[in-house]
Amino acid sequence: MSKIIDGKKIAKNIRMELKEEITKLKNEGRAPGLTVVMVGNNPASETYVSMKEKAAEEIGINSKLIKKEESISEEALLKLIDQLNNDNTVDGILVQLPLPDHIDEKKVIESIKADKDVDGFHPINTGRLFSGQEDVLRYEACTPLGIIRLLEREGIEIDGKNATIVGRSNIVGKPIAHLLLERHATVTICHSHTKDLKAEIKRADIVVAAVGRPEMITGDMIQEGAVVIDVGINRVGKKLLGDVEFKTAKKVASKITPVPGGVGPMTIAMLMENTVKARKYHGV
Ligand code: L34
Repeated sequence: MSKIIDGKKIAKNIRMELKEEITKLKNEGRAPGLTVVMVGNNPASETYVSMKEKAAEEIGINSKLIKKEESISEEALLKLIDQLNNDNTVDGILVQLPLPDHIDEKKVIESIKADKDVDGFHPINTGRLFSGQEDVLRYEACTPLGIIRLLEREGIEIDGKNATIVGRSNIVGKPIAHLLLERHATVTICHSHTKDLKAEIKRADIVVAAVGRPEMITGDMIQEGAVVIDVGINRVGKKLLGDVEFKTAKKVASKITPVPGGVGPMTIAMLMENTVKARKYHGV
């Protein structure tokens, strides 16, 4: 097995598996429906949203993109979400983040019906993750879920391992901590106030880097044989850099994800997975 974890290939395999499942769902009477809402024209969001649309179309998800002007009012956006909440052909609703400053992101996320929240950002879904409710409908955030799938498909054991997460965001750091904890890892979350970052990373069997600072984690900070998952996507000039210095980290890691082609494609595949899950929950 190669040292570099090919997220692009794993994501493709997952999408192909989902495609077969979707064919069955269509034969039962209805394809899964996904609506992506994008506000304004942030270039990175444009890229991600179009990749989501393309992935959905390729595997037979009935996807719709709703683009709104940067100037849309919070009230109008909430009204749109309410319409989508009540539309039976829409299984999943995703509002691409970030939103403009005049719109309260938390309020928008909370307005999405929890059973259509394929992003897994709604407090009902994060709450069910936090409290370990596995027997109810629960969507998990796409990037953290994508990391778990990568580890599973690479046959990397989580149980009993030391996992150090760098970054405590609601979108990655906090949810991946819970997903790893649920799988019996010993989890450490580091952030800007952490006293000795190097020491925390050094004892990790699994390192998850999600801070958004280009190449801040270098090979000398990593334990020999550790698995390194790089969530960072930093645009530096024309280059796309991770939070990990790939060249030096690759020398010590047993396995490592590249940027691009690591976690990013998995995020999109997991959105597809969550949309299929939503369609199954909602029925025909
Ligand atoms: N609501 N907002 C909502 N849900 C999300 O899950 C996201 N995110 C993040 C930004 N805002 C969101 C994404 O989709 C980041 N993100 C995302 C998705 C996919 C990729 C990166 C970020 C991705 O596929 N990246 C490619 C490189 C693409 C490029 O050239 O820029 C990669 O191979 O890593």
